[in-house]
Amino acid sequence: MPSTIESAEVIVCSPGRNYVTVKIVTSDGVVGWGDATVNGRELAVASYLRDHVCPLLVGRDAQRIEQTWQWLYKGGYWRRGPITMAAIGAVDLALWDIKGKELGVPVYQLLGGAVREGVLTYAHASGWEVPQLLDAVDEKLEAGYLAVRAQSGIPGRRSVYAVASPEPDEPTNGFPPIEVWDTDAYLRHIPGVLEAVRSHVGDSIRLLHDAHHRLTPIEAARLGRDLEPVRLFWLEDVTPGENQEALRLVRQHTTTPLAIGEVFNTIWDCMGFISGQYIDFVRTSVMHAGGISPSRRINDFASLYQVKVAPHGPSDVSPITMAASLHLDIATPNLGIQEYMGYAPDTLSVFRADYSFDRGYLHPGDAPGLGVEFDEVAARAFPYERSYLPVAEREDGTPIDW
Ligand code: CS2
Ligand code: MG
Repeated sequence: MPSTIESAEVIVCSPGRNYVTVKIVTSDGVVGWGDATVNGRELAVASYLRDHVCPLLVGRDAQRIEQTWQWLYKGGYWRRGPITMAAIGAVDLALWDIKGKELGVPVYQLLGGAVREGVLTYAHASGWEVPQLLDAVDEKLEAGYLAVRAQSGIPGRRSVYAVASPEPDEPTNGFPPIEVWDTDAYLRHIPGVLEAVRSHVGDSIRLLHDAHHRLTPIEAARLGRDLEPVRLFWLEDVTPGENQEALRLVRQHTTTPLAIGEVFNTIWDCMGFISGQYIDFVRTSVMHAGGISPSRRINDFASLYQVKVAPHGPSDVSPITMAASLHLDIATPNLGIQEYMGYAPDTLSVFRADYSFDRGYLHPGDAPGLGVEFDEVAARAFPYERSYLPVAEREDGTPIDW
């Protein structure tokens, strides 16, 4: 008798930051966990799930992951978009977790088994000035990382995303922090910073850099060219993600490898980048792209064009997504690298994860399912707190891409 879905519920908590978690329980009492976190818009996806998706799941066959995915994606009519796809992604993750638990195997075994011993991983290092950045890079190398993303401050700026600033934070009164951005200053400054990092770490460490979608194609082309001597592993998100043709222009001007994709949510968002061979790495998050089921299709499609996959893995997706990513990564021939920012201790006190890190590589672990258990009791101590990503503006207040 196949198990059916007996209940599906959503839990929003904030252990270190906000996370949206889906709990699916089967008629056999097996619990599957999914992550549906969309940073800064958490309650929208919680409502999509609670009000629209969870009631449809009750009574469905818990084994039919692909059928449920197709049903939610095609049946909803209003397809795609970050909220819809994160919600469907969370259900998909929870159902893979259940299937692994029911069969007593880790999910990667269900995906064909490991094609490698571990998942190469990159860490984040940042510092406002070069000496602080080099210290931060050293810290990651000492921890065993073989690949590091390096970000720095920009002279004359008060704040730069993801870099601790010497200036005190301005009060935001519950609104998004504003970051005043100057592309010229960035383009002048960053090649020297990354050259300093390269000469500090030597040739064998993989270096990465993220431009957060802020450049025009020709600015990005110049940056790519200026960075060629640094031999980056990749330059990420140079132009906004919507215009797939923009990267064709960048590509024509530089041999610096290009990565994009963390804001994409379906294969359609990356199809042109991949088939045009404008990029080297596609960076969708397994959950934001709708789960393990559709991510497999993205990965296979990318492999036809020698594009590698390098899943998004910031701390604003929960350890459940990180685990799902690792199960898929270890079974994916065309994996490039996995981002791993790590988690705050409070986060890890709520999400008990079985994956492990060893000398630059992550392993998903061999617990049945995804290998992350959510502690509902511990989560109660961390209620949701509204929070926003920053908004980027020019000096004159014009909002800009990022
Ligand atoms: C970043 C992210 O990890 C990355 O590459 O771009 O930190 C991104 O800014 C956040 O996930 C946004 O929520
Ligand atoms: Mg990024």
